[in-house]
Amino acid sequence: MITTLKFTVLLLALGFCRGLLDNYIDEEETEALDAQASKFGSLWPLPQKVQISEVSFKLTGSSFKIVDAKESSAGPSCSLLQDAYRRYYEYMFGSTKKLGLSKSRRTGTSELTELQVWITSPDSECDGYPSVTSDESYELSVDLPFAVLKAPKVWGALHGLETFSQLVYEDEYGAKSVNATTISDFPRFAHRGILLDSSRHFLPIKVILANLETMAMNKFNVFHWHIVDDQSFPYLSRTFPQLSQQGAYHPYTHVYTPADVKMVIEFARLRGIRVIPEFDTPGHTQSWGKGQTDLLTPCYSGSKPSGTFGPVNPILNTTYDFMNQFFKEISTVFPDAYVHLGGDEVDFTCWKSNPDIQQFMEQHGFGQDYSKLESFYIQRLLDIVTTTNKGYMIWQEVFDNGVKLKPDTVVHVWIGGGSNEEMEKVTAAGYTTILSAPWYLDLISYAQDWQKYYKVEPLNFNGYQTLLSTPWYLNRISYGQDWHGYYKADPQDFKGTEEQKKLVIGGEACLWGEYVDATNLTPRLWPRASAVAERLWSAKEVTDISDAFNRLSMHRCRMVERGIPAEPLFSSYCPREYK
Ligand code: CP6
Repeated sequence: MITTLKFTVLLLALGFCRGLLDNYIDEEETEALDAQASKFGSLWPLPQKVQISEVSFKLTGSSFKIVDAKESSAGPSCSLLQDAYRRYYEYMFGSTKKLGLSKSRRTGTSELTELQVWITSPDSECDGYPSVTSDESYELSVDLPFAVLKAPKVWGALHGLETFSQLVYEDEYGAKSVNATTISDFPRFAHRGILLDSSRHFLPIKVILANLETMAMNKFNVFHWHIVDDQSFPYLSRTFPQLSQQGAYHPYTHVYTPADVKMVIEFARLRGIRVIPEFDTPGHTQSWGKGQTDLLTPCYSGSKPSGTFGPVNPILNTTYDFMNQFFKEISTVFPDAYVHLGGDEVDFTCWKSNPDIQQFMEQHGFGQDYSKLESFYIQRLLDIVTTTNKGYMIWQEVFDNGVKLKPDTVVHVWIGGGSNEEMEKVTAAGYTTILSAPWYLDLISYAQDWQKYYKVEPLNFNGYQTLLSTPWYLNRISYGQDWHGYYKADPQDFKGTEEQKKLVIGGEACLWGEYVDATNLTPRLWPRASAVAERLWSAKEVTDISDAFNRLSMHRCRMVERGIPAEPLFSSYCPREYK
């Protein structure tokens, strides 16, 4: 009795504290949601079109097979698909083939014994790399006598296999079942990425691969590898081995060798994931300076060098010779058509202190505008990278500084909130863009912050109140009743046009590495990143937060069951807990 009372008091106190925390620590309101079954089961991200019937079929590990359809353009020689069949078989039935003992006590339930995978386009792209234009669509029909997964390319087939595995559940007797289902699916956005940072902490290959595997479960298709930064340079360059010899946390144990990088790229390819490396310059480059003398700007204290260094030195020809050789290598090591060139957060303090830089600024008529010097550097870097036949992505500052960009440049927006004025500006200038600003998963809070990520609408350019003046420059006079034009100008017309919205090719969830290493990366990323996955894959109208909670709870338990330590959304349990 007394214990009950104490318990009640404790609960009340906890409740009170939670109230306090909710009010004072976290300003974001998240909804408390009841766990209930979704009519879409545990599907995540939700496919574009789904019809699930009441009719169910039994599946047994001993008889179920995933096979190539006779008509498929990809056969047994397509190891990408054969590997995927094995992976998904194991996810559905476990790694050992169980003998057919899991008898269903229900009689009259028929058994589904085959999933046929049919690549319909003559070129399956089995041996290729995914790209921003890859066809990721698929159609799935689960019915008797066999289920059929149709996809133009292997990329869609990979997504379809994941979806099929998500349809399989255990009935009340523990037998595997699947309902008759028709699905037609494709992504809303082509670029759906995760940024991991292997500079602030070295990330063992095992951790990177585990996250690529989890990305595939969530239909992410870009691994943005922020591989080096100020703190360490773990990339082992064949051309400049001293960069990691001097700049890595440890020259042998904390580096990515060419073989490691190859392994990451191939593991990703087999899951339909692109690997886009970021070599961020001219800022965020302290670690580069350790192995490459004269690459960074010497900072001055008064008239003498202070012994510290700033951003890449933009006034030396040797800098550009180095970048030329370095990015030649990068362009051969990483097969993706894009590299990310960074360009964010350049601190001008050191440049300002250096008399040689001051003189260079004068010679070039840059005045005191150091962003002009930054643009000078980036412009030359972009020209160098263009000669390697790569496209590039850059952080938004490069666009903000007015650097001339190739038309296919991807501008990466990271500053601001969800509905973003910057997206409006970048697309108005005709550039392709991706959104990360609302998806900084390294920022944590005591709340269900996945809801906040989930509620972002990437094509909602209209959240910011922009003060509009463009149509109302009254100094431009004309012969006529020009007040008509001023009167007719509708501020709504200046919100993102359809043309502009097509330039938004997707987004990335970022997990910066200052507080993250192998011990906590995976649970911090999952399932919070899953919210971003559904926003970028599913239809715009998929916004029911309570349905999302129910599906995501089950999706999270599935990740746990597959050996991924994904953190819980809220108080709950999983049928099979993490071990
Ligand atoms: N490192 C690099 C970082 C960040 C950026 N670039 C960053 C900035 C602000 C926050 C989180 C991360 N750590 N190279 C900005 C793109 Cl809140």
